[in-house]
Amino acid sequence: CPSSPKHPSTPSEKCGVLNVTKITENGKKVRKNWTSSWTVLQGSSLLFAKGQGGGTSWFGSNQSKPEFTVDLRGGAVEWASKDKSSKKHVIELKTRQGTELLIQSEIDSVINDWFRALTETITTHAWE
Ligand code: I3S
Repeated sequence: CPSSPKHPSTPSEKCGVLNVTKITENGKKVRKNWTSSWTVLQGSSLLFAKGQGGGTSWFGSNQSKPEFTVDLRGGAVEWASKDKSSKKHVIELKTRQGTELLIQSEIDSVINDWFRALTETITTHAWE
């Protein structure tokens, strides 16, 4: 993964393209809007950018800022139940701030790696 301009010496732990939608924002249900997002895990933050991104520079060529960021501290991840989505390989991410996201990839190994990474991050930062 590329380093962010803010922390050039800190490479991000993980990045890639995932399908993402919010389902709840600040505790309120919102309409699903699946988008393909360049996703970066860095420290206890998960950052999303719209579009596929480039992969060579931070959030692609002309995006310097992520579309949105979630704080994983105090959050929870689990495999989404069938009633949350008809898609395969869906992770449900709940933040302490009351935002719920669904994260999906068609590729088994990809989503399994993200599940592991997110779980690890939440565990690592559990006492912050
Ligand atoms: O949970 P839902 O309402 O069945 O989610 C589907 C809808 O959001 C649908 O869009 P509309 O807003 O036009 O109904 C999406 O196209 C679907 O992808 C959503 O379901 P899945 O099962 O793909 O998460």
